[in-house]
Amino acid sequence: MVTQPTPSAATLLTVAPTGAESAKADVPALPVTVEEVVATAQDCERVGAAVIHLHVRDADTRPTLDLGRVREVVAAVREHTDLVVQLSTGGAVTDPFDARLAVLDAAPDAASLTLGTVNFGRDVFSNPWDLIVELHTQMQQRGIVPEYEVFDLGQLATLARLLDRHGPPYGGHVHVDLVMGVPGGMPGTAQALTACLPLLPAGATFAATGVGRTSLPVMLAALSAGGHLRVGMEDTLTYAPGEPVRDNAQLVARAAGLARIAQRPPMSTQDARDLLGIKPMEAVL
Ligand code: KMH
Ligand code: ZN
Repeated sequence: MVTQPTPSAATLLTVAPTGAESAKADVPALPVTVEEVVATAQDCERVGAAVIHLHVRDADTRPTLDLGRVREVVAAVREHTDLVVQLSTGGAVTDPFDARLAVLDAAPDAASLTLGTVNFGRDVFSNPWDLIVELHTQMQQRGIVPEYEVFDLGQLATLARLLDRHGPPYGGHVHVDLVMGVPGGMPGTAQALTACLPLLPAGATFAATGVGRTSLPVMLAALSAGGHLRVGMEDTLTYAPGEPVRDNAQLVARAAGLARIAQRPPMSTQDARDLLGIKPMEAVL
């Protein structure tokens, strides 16, 4: 059956401020310390973000899944913002599966869950079926809301199989992020985005992320199709040709402006929690 994504009157804005790929030495504006991540989170919340997708860095600015450090960052962002805290379980391409799963021990509100293996530039981002099922079922048991990351069309068929065999996610609502323009994944084009829509599960919402120079076309296509947006320095380091991104808030502010032009203004953090089915804070603390 062909389904249509659920339209929304407001736009859920997610910021992905850091990622695991860029080096602080190459990108001085990249937030990597706890203080920098908190300051970015506050700035981005102020200009319209409702969710933060977090990769954590160690004291040497390198990506880490060290649980103590991850917990510290989660607690700090929760203390200083109302943002929905979504931890990456994708990590870096070099991270082992057990460490990626262990991130759930930090009890975030939400976590990313990638639905298949994909070439990632010259690397391979590995996501075999057993890992997908383990992440999905552990999140169900722990009350963590998944955001299903889709790098290619076939991964939506995997989502259908996952939900069919293992039931709905915690919170009951399916939210997908189309990650587009990764070298090895689907291209960041309006055509590719449109091709994904009939494969979304009934009642699902979707966001889209365009990596690098596909950021703007993907944002415009997603807004026009009733979708939500993810932006940030994990995905985009150039604001315009030859112009480096100043900070994450600059990217969120641009997304918020486009969402307002589309008459689907940024969603509040409370509305984001309601949409995604996030556990109330009292249940977490
Ligand atoms: N860093 C990429 C290899 C996620 O956060 O879940 C994987 C990634 C996806 O960023
Ligand atoms: Zn990520």
